[in-house]
Amino acid sequence: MAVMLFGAAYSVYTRSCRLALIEKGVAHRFEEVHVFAPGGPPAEHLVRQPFGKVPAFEHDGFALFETGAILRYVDEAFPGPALQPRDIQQRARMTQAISVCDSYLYPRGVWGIFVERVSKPKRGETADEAKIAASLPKAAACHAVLAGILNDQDYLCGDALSLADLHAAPMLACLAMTDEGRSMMAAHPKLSAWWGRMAARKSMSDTRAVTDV
Ligand SMILES: N[C@@H](CCC(=O)N[C@@H](CS)C(=O)NCC(=O)O)C(=O)O
Repeated sequence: MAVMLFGAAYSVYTRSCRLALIEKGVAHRFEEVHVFAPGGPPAEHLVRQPFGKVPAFEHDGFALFETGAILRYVDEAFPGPALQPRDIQQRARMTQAISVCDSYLYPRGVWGIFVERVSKPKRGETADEAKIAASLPKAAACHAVLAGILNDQDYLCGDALSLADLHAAPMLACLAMTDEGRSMMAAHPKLSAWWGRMAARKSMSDTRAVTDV
């Protein structure tokens, strides 16, 4: 049984898939792909992911891309702890949290704040302060929404880890590297406590990268 994940250690979406594979205990190989290489993504990667993004996944010849699909497949195809709540409403919340991450937290938080504040200065480029300022309200709204979904639970969708936690944590890890992200998180003590629990997981330390997109 061969399981392959093609991606980049710095990529939040790749990290979500790696977290799921590790949390499920699935033996796999991780192969780095350079989608930002000067000539564009390698041709063989465009066969796996026609949009030139990471990650892409393969299991015994079954090829899949899009993080949400990979996460659900990994949870359902392999033994190990269930990463989707059985309760219908909790499962709907999980889907909602994942969609909030994709639609708002990734563009506003990761690209609008983290890339401007951390990645660009690292490359010697100047942060676009107007872009950061424009991103803050929606990034703050994401924190408020996730804190509301979490409420008094240990994890976003109940007392057990779910795909929602694995989707959100890599994005929030990027934001935690910025002053703006840290103060948005600090405004929500229960979300901060959740973040502490997530950050302490071995899967998170095993997938830590010098994040730079
Ligand atoms: N919808 C895709 C999004 C993946 C994505 O945006 N990956 C980023 C890295 S975190 C990427 O490959 N970016 C390269 C690019 O935009 O050219 C998924 O769910 O897997």
